[in-house]
Amino acid sequence: MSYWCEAKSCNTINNNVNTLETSVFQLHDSLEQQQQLQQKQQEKLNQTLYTQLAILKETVEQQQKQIQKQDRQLTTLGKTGEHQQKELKQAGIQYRNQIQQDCADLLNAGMSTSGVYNIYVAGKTVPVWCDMTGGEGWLVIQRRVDNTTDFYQGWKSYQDGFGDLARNFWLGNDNLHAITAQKNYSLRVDLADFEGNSRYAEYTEFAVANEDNMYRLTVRSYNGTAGDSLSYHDGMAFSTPDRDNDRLSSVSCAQFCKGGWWYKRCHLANLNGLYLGGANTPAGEAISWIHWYSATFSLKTVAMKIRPQ
Ligand SMILES: [Ca+2]
Repeated sequence: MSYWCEAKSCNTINNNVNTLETSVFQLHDSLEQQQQLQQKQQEKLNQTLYTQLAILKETVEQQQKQIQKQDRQLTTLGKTGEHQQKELKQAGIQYRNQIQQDCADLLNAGMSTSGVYNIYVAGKTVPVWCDMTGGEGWLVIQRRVDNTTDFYQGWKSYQDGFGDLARNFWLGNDNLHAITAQKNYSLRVDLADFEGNSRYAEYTEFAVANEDNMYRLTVRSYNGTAGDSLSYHDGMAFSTPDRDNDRLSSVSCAQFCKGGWWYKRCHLANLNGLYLGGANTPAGEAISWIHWYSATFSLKTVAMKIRPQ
């Protein structure tokens, strides 16, 4: 209490002082409260920041994981793509093999050496001899080079084919039908005697019907040097010693002429006859081509070949 104040005013002053003190205390309290509030707010803010940071960190980690996962998926996709490419390539090769229906196809595919190749005919693989000489791609359907193979055989043998593709053989009537049913084919017949002479006959049209139609022959439009001994057989059914489909009712041409062929009454060409090696053979039995040599001359070599027109 101040010494200088009068009693009357002292009370007032004292009151003022008290009021001031109270204000100071109140201010102090208020300041403390504000500081506490500020601290709380700071703590709250810190807490919020910390939480948001944690959330952000977790989000970043999740995105990183997502990226890694997508990365792995891309790698897998890449590998799948490579695998699919390989499969496509394989399928392409298989398809290319399957569309090789004859030696001309093989020649076009780059096979330029003569020899045995597989072709794909009527849903199955058939080994054939391709004559690639001169880049013409002939498919050999018959060949005679010596007497080591018996051509006096029955219907089933001629149907399936027999012999050795590298030497003497008949490709088989089922194969002949299947191949010539695919496209329009030409036929070439190469003939040789024992003096080193050779002749040929070409027919623009060549086809063999199915078994129901007795492997009937279509052979037309001749040109060549051997003479036309085959047009005579155009339209004839195939005959074998055990199946007589020729035009002579009293005789089996196949038995009489010793082969399987498109006999008529009986033949002007007997390319599946007996290999008798030259002149003076029994009439009609030998491998003969009447427009070059007579029916008593057995040729040295014969080959029948086809290719697309
Ligand atoms: Ca007959």
